[in-house]
Amino acid sequence: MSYANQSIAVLGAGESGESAAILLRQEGAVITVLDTAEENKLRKKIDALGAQGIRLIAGLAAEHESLHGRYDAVILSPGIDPTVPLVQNFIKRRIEMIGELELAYEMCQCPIVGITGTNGKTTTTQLVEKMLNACGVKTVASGNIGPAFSAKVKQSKDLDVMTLEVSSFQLETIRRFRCEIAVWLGFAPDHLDRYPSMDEYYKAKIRIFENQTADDWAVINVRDKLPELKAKKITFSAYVPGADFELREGAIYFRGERVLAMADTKLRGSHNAENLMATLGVGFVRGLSFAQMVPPLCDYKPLPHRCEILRTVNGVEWVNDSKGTNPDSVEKALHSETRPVVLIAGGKDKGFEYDLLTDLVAARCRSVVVLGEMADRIEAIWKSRLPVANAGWSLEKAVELARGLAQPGDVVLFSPGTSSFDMFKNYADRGNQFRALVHALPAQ
Ligand code: UMA
Repeated sequence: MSYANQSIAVLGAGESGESAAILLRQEGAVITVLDTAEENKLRKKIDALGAQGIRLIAGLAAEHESLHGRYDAVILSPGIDPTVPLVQNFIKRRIEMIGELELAYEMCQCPIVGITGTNGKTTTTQLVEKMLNACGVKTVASGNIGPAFSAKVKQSKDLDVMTLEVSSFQLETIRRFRCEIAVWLGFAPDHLDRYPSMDEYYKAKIRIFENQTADDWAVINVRDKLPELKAKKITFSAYVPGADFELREGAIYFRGERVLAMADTKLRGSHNAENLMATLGVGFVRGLSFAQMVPPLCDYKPLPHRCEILRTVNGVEWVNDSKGTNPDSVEKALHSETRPVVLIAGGKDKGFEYDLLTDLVAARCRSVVVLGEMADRIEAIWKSRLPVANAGWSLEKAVELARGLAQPGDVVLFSPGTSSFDMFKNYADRGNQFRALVHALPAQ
């Protein structure tokens, strides 16, 4: 579809919306970005986009515009829940609407490796990008990882493949979007503040396979029950035997051949073994040899906020897992630990039931410090099983309480198990503040 001289409304002025607006401006469209955040919070963006000939309407005026503005098409940011009036007003007016992922897909001139799953997406996307480039396959990472797909799609003509981190939010609005290789890392409860049920979340996520053909590949975690897929399959699991990729005595095997020892990498835990298996699966279907793939994977350094080891003080190791934004990620972080844990957990109420973690927490943790909007709820669930200290709305107090509870040889694990938006800008801001508090701890 040509967008030249079309009048397009882009909903959302975040990473996706801005990137889509700039991309469409380059295509010669007339762009209006609509964002219902208050104008004073968008002042810088209004000026920056204005300088590029892109109008940004903010606040209530944006919602009013969605009722009356005349547009040829609307582009939706994945970060906007489609049930809000800003979106529903356009749907009721039957104005053509596509998601930012679909917009970029239409312009993509190379095959796509799409990576989705409740946890591990960003790590696996980075592993795939690093490995493919080290093996001579030209690629860049984009999508949910940031930068947006729309921000990188112009480069696609010079790439062998686009390595795309894909969220369920992005998949909700696809039409023809197709991955030559689709990676399914795993599925667990999340985003229950956006989906009415796990089933709705699953239905959105499973769409990554929707437009694949028998010529395509699906690299999948065998622990999840998936429908019959059109694509050819490569399977993996660190927990159950029989998949193409298995984990045995701390090493990854492919169809019985030992290909990679976890100890040779800088990644720990079975969840990271699965991220590595998925990455090797992508390289395998691209025709790469394990001899080529293994060295760059061993060289990969874990991202901040993902079981990031910060410091050891008085024999206590402090670990920052602020990216732990759902209970499944806490479970994986606890399974990676062999030492007694003082867990710091809690944050925005995304509808999670922490009951599912109770037995594991009682088995692995000496005590828990609870924090943020869900502190009281989590305390009520766990206090009958182990000591729970309540830090309320203070991360500083949480660190102090954890320091008092931990004994030499323990790990203080900051794995909140839900999102950060009750107290922080995002998980990175939460992790950075935690890191600063830990580094400020006196040595004695
Ligand atoms: N907005 C409105 N009206 C509303 C609701 C929101 O105008 O009713 C506006 C907000 O004011 C905001 C914009 O819409 O300005 C949404 O911005 P955003 O940054 O939340 O969303 P996107 O720009 O779409 O960012 C998304 C991903 N965020 C989400 O899906 C929530 C980013 O991943 C991703 O990097 C970006 O696309 C580029 O592709 C972040 C994320 O948290 C890291 N992702 C979720 C996750 O990983 O769990 C899915």
